[in-house]
Amino acid sequence: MPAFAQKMVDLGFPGGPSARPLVTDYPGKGAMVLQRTTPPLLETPMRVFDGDVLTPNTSHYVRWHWGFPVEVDAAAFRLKVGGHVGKPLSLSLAELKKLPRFEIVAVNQCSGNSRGFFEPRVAGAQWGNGAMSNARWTGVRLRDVLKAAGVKPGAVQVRFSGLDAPAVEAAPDFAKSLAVDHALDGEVMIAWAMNGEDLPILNGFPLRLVVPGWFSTYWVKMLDSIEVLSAPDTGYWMAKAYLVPTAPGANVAPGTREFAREPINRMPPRSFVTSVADKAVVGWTPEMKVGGIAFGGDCGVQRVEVSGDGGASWRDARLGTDLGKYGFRRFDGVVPVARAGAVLMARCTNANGLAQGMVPNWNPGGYARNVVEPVRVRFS
Ligand SMILES: Nc1nc2c(c(=O)[nH]1)N[C@H]1C(S)=C(S)[C@@H](COP(=O)(O)O)O[C@H]1N2
Ligand SMILES: [Mo]
Repeated sequence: MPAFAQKMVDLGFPGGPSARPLVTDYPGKGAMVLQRTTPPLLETPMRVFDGDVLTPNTSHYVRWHWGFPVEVDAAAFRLKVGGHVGKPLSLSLAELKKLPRFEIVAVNQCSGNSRGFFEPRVAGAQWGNGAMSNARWTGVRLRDVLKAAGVKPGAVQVRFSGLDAPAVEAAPDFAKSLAVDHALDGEVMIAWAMNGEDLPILNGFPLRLVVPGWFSTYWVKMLDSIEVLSAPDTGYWMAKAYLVPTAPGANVAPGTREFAREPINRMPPRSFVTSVADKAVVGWTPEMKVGGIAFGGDCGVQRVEVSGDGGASWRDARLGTDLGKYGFRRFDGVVPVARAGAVLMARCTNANGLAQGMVPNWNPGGYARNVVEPVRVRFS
């Protein structure tokens, strides 16, 4: 087959081109929805989420801002810990792996996941809903590494950066910072494995930061530098990029450009019907199974409700195995559906009592979408 005869996937954005090629040419990856070739932006196809709640590594989405090494020499690799510490460290992978082991299941979700559905449309990667994946992360607690280096009094933040670098020197290297208390909370971790295997190079081999419950912009890949700061990070990636409205739900009236901002942080709850694709045509029965995945964001899932009539009526879904409060949770339910067609929905309420809304939030960065998403089904 000629290379241009690729399979296309329609992401279903409102008013605009939303077809993307499904590609298989990236190392360690199976079929992925191609958003950009270099640096790669690869989205997980929705049907993957109807399988195991742990997204297979071969389907885990990919996002890079700058170019990165296509190979890393694990034997020569060192993680440097410095700045406002008593004892700067330069750790080999073998040395790091001597610290107590820590594991957590957590959703890795891009701040801009689902940006293509914003109305009015906003600039940035036009992701569908597949800029998210769930994995079991294995590594060590960041706290243990910072304790070994001895955080000095007066530390306020910890800055992380990786082996990737901008193509031109004037552009800002990718670096993100967390408050020192957050960095020491015993959940933020440095992972070398996902789902029991080395990190794929595209997901940050050999090490990445995992910040459970927070958007992935903080989950720095190919992590080789940790710097304890005695003054807040004023770099581009904290002070200019990834800012959201401080208003609840990162929400301002569509089109608003002036508002109080803060760095994006905790994730809100989301859920997705995965048992049937949007715009599918299936045989009619008076009741229909509706299954999918939900996550609570910065806490667990309390409840998932499902609807077959676009949210006019709801029923509780049954929740699947709980692998930990920061991970995907499978849900399954049954809803009555009209012969004329159905609009399937799922609505997650998290353990803090926060529920997904029926009206989308909006902000000019296209961040933190978490509205209840419709799946339209026609019957043959
Ligand atoms: N070193 C490095 N880490 C990074 C980034 C990056 O550009 N460079 N992008 C961040 C963003 S915005 C996202 S969404 C996630 C994507 O993680 P993934 O590619 O493993 O899915 O990586 C984060 N960590
Ligand atoms: Mo992202």
